[in-house]
Amino acid sequence: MRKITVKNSGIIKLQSFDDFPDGRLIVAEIGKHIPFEIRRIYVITNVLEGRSSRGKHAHRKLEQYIFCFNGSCIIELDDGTKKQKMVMRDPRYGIRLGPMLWHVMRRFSKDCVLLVVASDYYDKSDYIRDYKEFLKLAKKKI
Ligand code: T46
Repeated sequence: MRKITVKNSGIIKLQSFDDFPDGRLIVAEIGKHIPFEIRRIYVITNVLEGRSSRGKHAHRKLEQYIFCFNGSCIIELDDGTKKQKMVMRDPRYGIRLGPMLWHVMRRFSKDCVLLVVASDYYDKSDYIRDYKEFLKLAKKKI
């Protein structure tokens, strides 16, 4: 996976054990791979192939890591100044979705399964869903 250069993001690589022909085991440990206590886990699946997009928001405070455990998709990251597009298809790599990072997932394969670990419970008020508002707030934080 390429290096991430937008702010409030980054990549972690999980530990994997490949035992041919018995498959692969991937492990994430809190404190070692995931740098926060996980309060919530959710999965995104069954996205209509190629056409749908998800995300289209930033979070005010939430920390998350997103993994693609099956299939593939594109994730677009935008810190308000810089934008970067990444292909997600390797389950060993997690992308940090830190605060104030606009993110959009597109071009899902039919079999795409995303798993997200989050630092806090679901809170509607933590979302910034208006791109203009996001840009205004992101500029203030520079
Ligand atoms: C994110 C990206 C990567 C809940 O009730 N609880 C939850 O924990 C979540 C995540 C969602 N919901 C409800 C809220 C909506 O009615 O599920 C519905 C779909 O959520 P949303 O449109 O926000 O889904 P995405 O895929 O656009 O965004 C999700 C996360 O919400 C978001 O935090 O960073 O995945």
